Amino acid sequence: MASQRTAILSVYDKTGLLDLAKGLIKHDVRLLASGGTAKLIREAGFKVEDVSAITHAPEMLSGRVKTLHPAVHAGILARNLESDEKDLADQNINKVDFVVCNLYPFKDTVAKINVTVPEAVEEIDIGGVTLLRAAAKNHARVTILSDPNDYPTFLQQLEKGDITEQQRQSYSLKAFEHTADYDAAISDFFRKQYAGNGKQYMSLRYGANPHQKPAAAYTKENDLPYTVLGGSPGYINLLDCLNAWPLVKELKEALGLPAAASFKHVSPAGAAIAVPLDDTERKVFMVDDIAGIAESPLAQAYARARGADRMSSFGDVIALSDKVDVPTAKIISRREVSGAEDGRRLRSGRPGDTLSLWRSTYTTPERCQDQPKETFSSVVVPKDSKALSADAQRDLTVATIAVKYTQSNSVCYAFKGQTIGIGAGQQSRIHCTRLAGDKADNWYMRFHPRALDIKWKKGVKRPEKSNAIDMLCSGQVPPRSEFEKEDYERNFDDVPAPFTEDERREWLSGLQGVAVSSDAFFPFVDNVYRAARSGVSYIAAPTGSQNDGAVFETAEKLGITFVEQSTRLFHH
Ligand code: 93A
Repeated sequence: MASQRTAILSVYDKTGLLDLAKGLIKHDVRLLASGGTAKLIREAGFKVEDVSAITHAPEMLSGRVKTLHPAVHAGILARNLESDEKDLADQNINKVDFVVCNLYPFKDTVAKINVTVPEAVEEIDIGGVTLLRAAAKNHARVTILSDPNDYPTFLQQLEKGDITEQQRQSYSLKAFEHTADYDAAISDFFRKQYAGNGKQYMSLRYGANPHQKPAAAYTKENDLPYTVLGGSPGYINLLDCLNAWPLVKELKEALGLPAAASFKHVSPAGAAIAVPLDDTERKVFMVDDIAGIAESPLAQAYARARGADRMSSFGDVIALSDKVDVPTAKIISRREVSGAEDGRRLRSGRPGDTLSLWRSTYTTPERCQDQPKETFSSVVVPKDSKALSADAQRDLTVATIAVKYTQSNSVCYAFKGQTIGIGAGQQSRIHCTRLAGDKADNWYMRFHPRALDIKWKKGVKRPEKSNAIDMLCSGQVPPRSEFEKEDYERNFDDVPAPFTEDERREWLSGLQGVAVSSDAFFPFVDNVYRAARSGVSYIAAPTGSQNDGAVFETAEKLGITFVEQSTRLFHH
């Protein structure tokens, strides 16, 4: 009898059970099974004993205790050790060699509409999880089958001889994953019941898209690192906030000035610190009608962040490092949203969209908290370089912190304490450099007198103006089709002449002293050439490319200071 192998079977999902029982019996395995499992096997005419044959205890508490017993678990957990053998012999317990178990359908139950806590509680499997864990733990000796799909291969192997060590290992991994998944479903259910919406758990409006429901955010420790003061964010809003807030926090910490960011699709459309605005900038950023900006550093930062790329900022998430004052609130409020405060963020959308206001205490994980300013380890070229000017350091810092929170690959051009062109999420670096450079050029074209002196038709709204300016400045006019032309021209009393190539080139030659940061090294010199075309005088980037030498040489030839930024900043 001692040499006969034993299997314990306790399965909710009885698929394939009879074939398995038949196969085990064929190999002279003793079958012990819990109530329902034993019944099915027995009724099919196969020999099976109830677990109570070894526990000498009946199933109790309406099935809450079926297999929980030392006779079962010592039999499973015993190793081939003398001391374990002795313990078993003292208690007259036999070793168990195979465990077949799958769990109560907790997930299916809680997926039902209006499921109650008592209903869910009854589906929490205790004995089955213990069987799975015990057998998986002792996989050096015991085989644990938790998936009916594995029965045929298991039987084939049994036919050949014994179950291999490798098979026992892979079955144990599956069992551990089964219990982990099961526990995750249980904690997910109770989190929704008991964590308190908005504290440790927060249901989201939807996932990445409106059809992706339900969606939620939660933390396993303490409370969520933010409070939603109003509105109902979706998943992407949440991601935007979790990037926008650390960005402004870090900018302020690095440069000691209020900071603002405008986010779309988890990349900044603009980010800036407080640098006073001249009259032209106020006009270009469309804040010339707002009083008090000269006295409000936060409003300056926000006007710059929002003015960096007005087209991209439409319907954005914004983050502000400081308590909102009246001028800042005024700029915000005409975007159909109202004020924001220290560490809070706003989501603005189309008119009528509800305002969503947040306060955040979120900080980025330890591993990405390096201060870029500190990582500008050395000026590579020019060799005889003196220390970087304060403005150059400031703009390199702004650009570098911005790329740190931009979807990779990313390249950012910065000037006067703000981003002026961000190339995000491109698969090739040169495409980032071009995209960001083109945006920087368009930004600068907006300062051209012809763009500033546009004679608008009465009633043209701000977003329409931004669009028309963008078309003019990015060289999209004259529009190709008659309809498009009509649409475009209806904005103006006096249609501005498109810029000729020469006019663009001449105007853009006025853009000088721009800083560029790249989240990883420049693999080819083409990036340096492209940057130089948009007035770049400073580059910060990681090194390590095979082409480093050529990249540095090209920068030096073009009069660009190249600073090594020692940390690669990929971000997703
Ligand atoms: O309520 S339990 O947690 N108590 C137990 O002791 C126990 N042992 C096995 N549920 C228990 N099981 C589970 O019963 C198994 O995980 C399996 O899903 C189910 C099989 O029950 P039956 O054999 O009666 O159909």
